Parts: sequence; structure tokens; C-alpha cells
Amino acid sequence: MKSYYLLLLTVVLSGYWASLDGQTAPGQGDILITEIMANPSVVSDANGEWIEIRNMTDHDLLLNGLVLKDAGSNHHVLTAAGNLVLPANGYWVLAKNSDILTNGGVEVNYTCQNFTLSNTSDQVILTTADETLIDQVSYDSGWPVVSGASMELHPDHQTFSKNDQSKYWFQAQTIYGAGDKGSPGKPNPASSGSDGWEQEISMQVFPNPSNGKFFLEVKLPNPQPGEIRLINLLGQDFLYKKFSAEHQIKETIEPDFLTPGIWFIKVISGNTAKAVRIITGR
Ligand SMILES: [Ca+2]
Ligand SMILES: [Ca+2]
Repeated sequence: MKSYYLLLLTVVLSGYWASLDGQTAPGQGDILITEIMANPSVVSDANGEWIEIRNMTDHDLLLNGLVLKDAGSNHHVLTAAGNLVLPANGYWVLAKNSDILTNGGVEVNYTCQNFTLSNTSDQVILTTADETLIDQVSYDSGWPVVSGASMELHPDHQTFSKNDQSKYWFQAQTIYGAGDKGSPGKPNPASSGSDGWEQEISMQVFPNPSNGKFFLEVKLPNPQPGEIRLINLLGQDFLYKKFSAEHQIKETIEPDFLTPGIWFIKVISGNTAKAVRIITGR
């Protein structure tokens, strides 16, 4: 009987040590920066900024000693008395304020003071202790940084190099905690990509209703090539015109097929889309 327990203890202990051995230090691309909340709205930036990272490997990663920094003066070494373990395929949220009652309702895995995120342009750089790059993201005003919503890296484009490009980042659409939008510590929803940046498109249609001739004015803060589409109540979608990357688009819309009733004008530019309902009374 005694030898049975000894055997059991040996098995349990060896499993324990094996799992410690299984935690390795990350290399390039093993961890990706997948979400950034630079401009919270329900709480102050000092209380509500956070970063989400994801373990892209199927083994646990040890984060002790890693460096989180920007191209300026922000520089933080991840430190703890024990092991900082980012689980296999798991997510972590790093934030300045880990108090869920005052940080906008975010569950934080690691508190990282002295790291701030600009609302216009900044860098998030994660390296090993010896400065080997694990991942970095550098954003500027061409990225979807808006008040009250994080930027989410699209789930289909989560690679070391793709997250360097603004076109794979989207304004979050799902509400968390106290009311801001994002998915801290959770997979980024694919749906974010369908109507990201919507708030930033300004679109005017006049007169509306009209006898069939509409004037359209669109302002795009982040100009990218796109198209104007007309959609009827059955959801049938007609390409009306393509446009090149410009800040302002002015069009007169008067196609033959615009029969009396309700239609939608939809403007799609890069990852941005906006639709307006129009009524023709001809
Ligand atoms: Ca990157
Ligand atoms: Ca997320």
C-alpha cells in the first residue's frame, strides 16, 4: 500500500515539474499584441487604458523579465515574485489600474504602471530581457483610435507582421464592463471588421425624401478607395460607383433603377462602411 502512495506521489510530482519545464520563454511572434485601449470614455485614460496580448503557441509561456516599452520613455520590466505564466493559446490584459471598480470593469492579469497610450500615435513594443523583439504595434492617426472603444486586431489576421498594418485593426463594437467597447482577455470577434470606424464617416444626403435625385456628401477621415452601393428593402445590393482615396466625395445619385420607395445608400471605404436610408417619392 505504502509503495502505491509513493508511486502516486512520484507521478503527481513529475507531472508538476514537467509542467514547469513546459513553460518556455517566448520568441518572436509567440506573443502578439491583439487589442489596444488607448482612449477609454467611461473612466479616465489614467484609469482605463489597457493592452491585450495573446499566446499564439500551444505551450505556456513565461513572461518574467520581458520588457514592455514604446519608442519614447515608457519602459517596464514584467516582474513578479513567482512565475508570470501566459497560458497556451491564452490572453492576458496588462493595465495601469487593476481595480475592476475604477478601471472601467476590466479584469487585469498584470498591473503595469508607468505605461501610457497616446490617443493619436504611440508604440507598444514587447521584447525579451535581452531586447529580442517579440511583437510590436505602432499606431498613428490613420488607425481606428476613438473615444470609448478599443482597437481590435481582426481574428483572421493575427500574425507578427500583419498587426503592423492599420487595415487589420478595427474599432471594437462589443460593450464590456462599465460601458466602453472592447473584448479584453477574450477572442476578438470577427464582426468588428464589418462596420469598424463607422462613427468616423460623415455622410449627408439631401434632399431626403426626394423625387429621385439625391446629392451625397461623404467625409472620410481615413481616405481609402471604396464604393457607393444602393440597397433596396429586399437587401439586393447594386454597385453605383467606385471612388479613389479622397477625404471628400460629392455625388449626384439618380440611377434609372431607383424606383419609388425606401432605399439605402451605403458607402464602403477600406474597412469602413456607413449606410443612410433614403426615400424616393417619384
Ligand atoms: Ca507586429
Ligand atoms: Ca480581445
